[in-house]
Amino acid sequence: MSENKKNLTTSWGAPVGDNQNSMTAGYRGPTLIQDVHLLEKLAHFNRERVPERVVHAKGAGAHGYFEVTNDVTNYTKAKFLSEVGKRTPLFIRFSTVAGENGSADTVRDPRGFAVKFYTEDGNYDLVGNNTPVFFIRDAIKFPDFIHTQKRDPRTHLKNPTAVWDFWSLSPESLHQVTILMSDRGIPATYRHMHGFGSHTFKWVNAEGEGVWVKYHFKTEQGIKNLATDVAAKLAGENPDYHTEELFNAIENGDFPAWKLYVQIMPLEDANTYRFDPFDVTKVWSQKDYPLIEVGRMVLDKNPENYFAEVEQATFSPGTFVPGIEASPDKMLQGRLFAYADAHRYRVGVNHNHLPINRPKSDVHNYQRDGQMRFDGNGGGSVYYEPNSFGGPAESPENKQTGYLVSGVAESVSYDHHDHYTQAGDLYRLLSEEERTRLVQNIVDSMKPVEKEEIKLRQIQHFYKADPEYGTRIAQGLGLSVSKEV
Ligand code: HDE
Repeated sequence: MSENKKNLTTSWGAPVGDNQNSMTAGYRGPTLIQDVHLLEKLAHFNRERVPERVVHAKGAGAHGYFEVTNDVTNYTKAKFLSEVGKRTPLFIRFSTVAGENGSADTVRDPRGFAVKFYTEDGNYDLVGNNTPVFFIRDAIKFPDFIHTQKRDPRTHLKNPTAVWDFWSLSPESLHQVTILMSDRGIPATYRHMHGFGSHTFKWVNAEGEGVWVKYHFKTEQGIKNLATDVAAKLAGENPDYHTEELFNAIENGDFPAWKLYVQIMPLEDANTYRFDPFDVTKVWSQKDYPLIEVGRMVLDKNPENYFAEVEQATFSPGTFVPGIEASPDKMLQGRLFAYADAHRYRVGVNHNHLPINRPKSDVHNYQRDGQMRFDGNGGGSVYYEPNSFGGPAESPENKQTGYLVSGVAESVSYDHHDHYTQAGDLYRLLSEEERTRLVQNIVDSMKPVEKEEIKLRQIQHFYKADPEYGTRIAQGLGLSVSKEV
């Protein structure tokens, strides 16, 4: 055999004699169970699919790097941000939200923008979207919200009545609904959209001083969107249009890049700011808290294997590194549980040992065993802490910092919050052409809604945001802006 001809083998490494014909008793005899190569091929094939992500199932990924371009060390001690010029490898996954793994890319939907920084202090995941806000502000409503975005349990079809019923009964969604129904609801490609951390996080510097922070990734490719009819055509002709476009751009050396900025809020401002700065349905005014440049993200390498790198990638907003911490944002707090829980279920308890998820920094802990533990499992090293055998020990200087909290432990309503100003501000920012397309997109989406009561309730919300906004939707639906619903 020539030196580079490889033997086909079974998974246990034995060379396979015949991969074309099952073993039978004679030409016409029954297949023999001793054909273990046949058995293994069929059994492994049955187990090729891992559960798809319950949201953000359809996605595309790429490798790249982050380079610091501005000194932000007076705000954070995070090592990957410690000096201008410093580069950190990263992996990003873009995605849609509601569709299944085989669904179309060019749908009207927020886009996932999940970045894994392989920093020297462990992985830091920034798991955001292409919009700065979200539909709801409390994790407890998320499963219900996603149910309305998925398929009706009886018809197995998308159900616009459920979508608008939920939104009309959850007015905090108005800001994100306006963004979703605007031109930015269908990005032209994954490269021509911004990315956001969405939540408020906390940065802490070397002196232990904290600030609240919001992240903004600004695309260097410029914002480009698809018209609704063009997107619908593409969804039919090439459901993987965004996936293919990103892959080809990187393959051809046309590396997409984003500039990362942050908004910084002094801790004490949170107590007096005109609205709850931890409410992820709202943005902070850039007049109040201007954008500060941090660095630049460049994507310059495609995955070698989609399943190994993109399907098995696991991101969590809870993978903090020293210098970056949580805020009391209720949605973020819920996500701190949900993501790692999803990964343990979908990929396995040792998902962080997979190459795509494994930190490039050392990992030393007392976690042992669990399915598919293939890294030596700590060998014969000490397997408990505290111990007298020099095992890895805690580093108090890396303890998370505290922040003052107060109040009664109970479920607190936020009905009294303002859900309209920022949606109205956004509407008034749009040009006449953009407003016309926004109104048309909403009218087309609301037309099939079964109950008029739902339409009237939702029109009221648009009207409270801006009377013209509500009136134009009502006219488009042949309804009046009813004062009472
Ligand atoms: Fe997610 N989200 N999410 N989400 N999310 C998931 O993680 C969840 C939310 C986002 O490319 C899941 O592995 C809860 C906001 C992205 O792999 C799951 C809540 C934002 C991705 C999950 C939210 C996001 C996910 C699905 C309400 C933008 C894809 C399977 C508290 C700031 C990451 C999985 C990737 C994925 C839970 C809301 C963005 C189930 C409970 C807000 C980009 O864990």
